Amino acid sequence: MKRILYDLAGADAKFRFSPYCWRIKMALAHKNLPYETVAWRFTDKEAIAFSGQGMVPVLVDGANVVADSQKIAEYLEVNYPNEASLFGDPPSRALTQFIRAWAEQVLHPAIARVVLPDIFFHRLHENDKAYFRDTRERAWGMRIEDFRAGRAEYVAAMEAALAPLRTTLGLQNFIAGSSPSYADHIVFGALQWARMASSTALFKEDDRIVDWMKAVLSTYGL
Ligand SMILES: N[C@@H](CCC(=O)N[C@@H](CS)C(=O)NCC(=O)O)C(=O)O
Repeated sequence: MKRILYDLAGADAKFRFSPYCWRIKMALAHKNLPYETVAWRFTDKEAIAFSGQGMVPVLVDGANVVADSQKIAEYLEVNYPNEASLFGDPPSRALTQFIRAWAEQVLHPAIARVVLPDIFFHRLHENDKAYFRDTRERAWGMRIEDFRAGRAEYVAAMEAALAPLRTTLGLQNFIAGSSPSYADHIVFGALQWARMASSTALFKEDDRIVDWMKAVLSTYGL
């Protein structure tokens, strides 16, 4: 049975930078499920029209098509019950919703302010540039160029947003405790996006956050 993940790519098809796709790549690794990826770009709407919507990640798991990272995570949990749980027990599953809300409402916007110009000027495929500029400038009410001027301030704000993660990783190995779960995958996805897309190093190699990211990857032999 073929398992295929549509995964956001830049001009370089190997540059895979979507935080939501990274969550699912970690979730698939956690469940020990092999898969292939298809490089997808923002304007390739036709290529995923079969999923009934226009965003990635999209997972094609044999005959099943699932879009939206949360739906995919829940699908994997239900359909692969014999593999390690993504969420843990019911209270942990409920707490993961808070991590998700924090990641999407606080961390993602803080990272986006730093990396939007890097993505636009250095990473995107030419075909995606007009669409990306139009959608992002409308969403933010700001020109992409204007994010550059505020970079130092945005990096500082991103670092401030990361304080709760630093506190947590000072107390324990992973967000979920002694081993990673989907809560870790969510935050890992955000920081993988940040590190890959940024034109400057956002963290030193010996940073606790980088250590944790390496530990998440090495848990899955990655
Ligand atoms: N709620 C969705 C969000 C996914 C999402 O925002 N994906 C972005 C890539 S990171 C996308 O495909 N954007 C397409 C677009 O902006 O047209 C999920 O959790 O999967």
